[in-house]
Amino acid sequence: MSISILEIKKRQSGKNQSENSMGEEPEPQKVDDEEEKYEFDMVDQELDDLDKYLVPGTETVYYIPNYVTQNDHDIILKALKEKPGWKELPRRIVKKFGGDVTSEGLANKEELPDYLQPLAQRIYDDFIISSMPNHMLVNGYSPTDGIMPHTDGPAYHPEVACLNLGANSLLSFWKNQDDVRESKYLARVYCEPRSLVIFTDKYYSDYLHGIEYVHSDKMSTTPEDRESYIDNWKSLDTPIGEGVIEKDRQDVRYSITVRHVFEKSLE
Ligand SMILES: O=C(O)CCC(=O)C(=O)O
Repeated sequence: MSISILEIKKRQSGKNQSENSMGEEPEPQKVDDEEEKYEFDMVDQELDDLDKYLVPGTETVYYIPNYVTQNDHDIILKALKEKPGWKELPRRIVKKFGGDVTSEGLANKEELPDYLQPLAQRIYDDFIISSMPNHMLVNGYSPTDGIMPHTDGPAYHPEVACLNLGANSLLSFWKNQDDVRESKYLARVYCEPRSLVIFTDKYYSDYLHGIEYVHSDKMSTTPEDRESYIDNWKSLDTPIGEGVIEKDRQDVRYSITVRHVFEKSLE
């Protein structure tokens, strides 16, 4: 059974009122006719046990295949592609929702759009991010695009979830910049469309993550092939073949980085 955005907002607004510990007035929920057009499946799904999805060899990286249904994936991807607001960076395109992330916290706060709210709600209901997600950064990568190794900084709640859409991609983790130079990976997580990657603790605050600027990704299921080993290979829908294979990136891959940004100064 699918559920309309109107129903989600009614539930959400009830929840926000009871959970507001700061004594602030909840923001009025804007409802109009156009909101009813997104018929999501995701409210009916439930995550059983996050530990089941731990990427082997890591302490706090999780890979959940097929986190959203094909219907929900397609609704979100279509809306992202069709609506304006994309900004071109040298090696990717980006779009942000929720406001501006500053060193003081979230500024120019905005509501998430109707086609992203159910995702925020579900991630919160599944206890993946312990404060209601209020910010999303969408990246679009053409096959040779990427994002340099980085950490996400202190303005966010120290948990991040990335939904993968459109095409496959490889997210890598390194301990530090020396290891980046030497291609010494802590983990290489292959991300199929509809999957969710979550990382917290040291993988969030200390270690670097990024997507390399290459047109194909090396893949292997043998741990001794450390430079090509895929740590989550057992969870993939499409099995990896024998030996070291090289897989071309086929299409634009989109990711939605879902976070809770602190709304007050950190000082
Ligand atoms: O696209 C991804 O999977 C990673 C995005 C990312 O690192 C970020 O938004 O900070």
